[in-house]
Amino acid sequence: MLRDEKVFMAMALDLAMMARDDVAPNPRVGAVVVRKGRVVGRGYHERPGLPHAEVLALREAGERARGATLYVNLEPCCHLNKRTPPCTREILSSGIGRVVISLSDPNPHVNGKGILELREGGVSVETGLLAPQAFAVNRGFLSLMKNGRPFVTLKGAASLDGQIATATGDSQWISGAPSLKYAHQLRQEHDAIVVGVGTVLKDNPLLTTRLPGLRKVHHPVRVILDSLGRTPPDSRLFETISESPVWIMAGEHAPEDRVARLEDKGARIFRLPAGPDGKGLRLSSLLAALLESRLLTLLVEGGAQVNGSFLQERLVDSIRLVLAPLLIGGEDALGWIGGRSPKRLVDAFRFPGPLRTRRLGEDLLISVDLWD
Ligand code: AOF
Ligand code: ZN
Repeated sequence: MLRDEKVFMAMALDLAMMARDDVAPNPRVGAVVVRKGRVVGRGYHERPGLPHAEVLALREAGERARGATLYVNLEPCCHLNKRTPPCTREILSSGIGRVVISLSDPNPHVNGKGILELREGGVSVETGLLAPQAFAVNRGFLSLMKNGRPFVTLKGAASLDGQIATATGDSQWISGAPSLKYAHQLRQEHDAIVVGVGTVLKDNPLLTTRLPGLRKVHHPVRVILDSLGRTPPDSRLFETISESPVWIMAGEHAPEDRVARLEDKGARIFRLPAGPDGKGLRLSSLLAALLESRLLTLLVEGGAQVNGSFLQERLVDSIRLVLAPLLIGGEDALGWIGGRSPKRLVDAFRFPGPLRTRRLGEDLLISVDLWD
């Protein structure tokens, strides 16, 4: 693979990201037409119903597409009966000689058939270029296709022994400044963030993205799991409500007056059924509510109970754990995953892929993905 090829695919991925929030539930797709080492066409899919990335790039290239190479981060579609005509047809009639793709499209109507159609039409096709980056760009869409729900990232910051607080609840601060910056980067990358009401009561967090120097700040929709409507109406969340919405996930028995006060503060109120064993809230209903508003990626930021519930219900796709160089120790400290442990180790949550590590200042970032 030529080095330049990566540059062209990176360009396609940058184009794909231009659609950031508007394109869901469709994938983020960018395309670049390259002739004799020069870019002659560019395009990205902006919104459902609008033309696909390849079509726009080919349109710009016009006659120059003949014999050129098309770089696109997702397999071109080939199915009829949807809002836009199939891209494979456009590619074949454009005279493109070669197509380089990052990922195949898991949409069951496509899923390899687009590639096959191109090859049968005499176009040479290669796949896999910058696949990890392409995966990151479309985690939400891929999760929707594979599991019918948003992609869930569980994020924690703990001491070396996996604790997030002492027995008295002292927890600030465990990790260092670079880790904090990383946490905000994660917020930037997710459509929604969720914490339990316990975290709101204890830390009074803002849950917004605060990254100095960013060209375009994105705040996740802030979701509070609050079965009894205990979120204080004067919490800092509401000071920033013009920047990003606050969604309160209340239980069926949350007192009406409390919920009404939060609604007055500008929160959007949902009533969710109880979780398993009649406790907490049904997380699958939360994920369904996100999907309905086209929010395809969710960042879980604790506390321990909430982390434990997501893990127990097997609703975690990816983990980002920051470990700081300190030991809290003690059986009475608070571990980062709450709830009950499984009876047997075979029932523990074991990831199929390897752990990846990276330094964040003095801390260690451990990343692990269920899909690896
Ligand atoms: C491509 N290029 O730019 C995109 C693709 O409703 P439609 O007509 O926009 O079709 C949506 C489906 O097309 C979507 O589910 C996914 O499988 C594919 N998206 N394909 O070749 C694009 N956005
Ligand atoms: Zn298409």
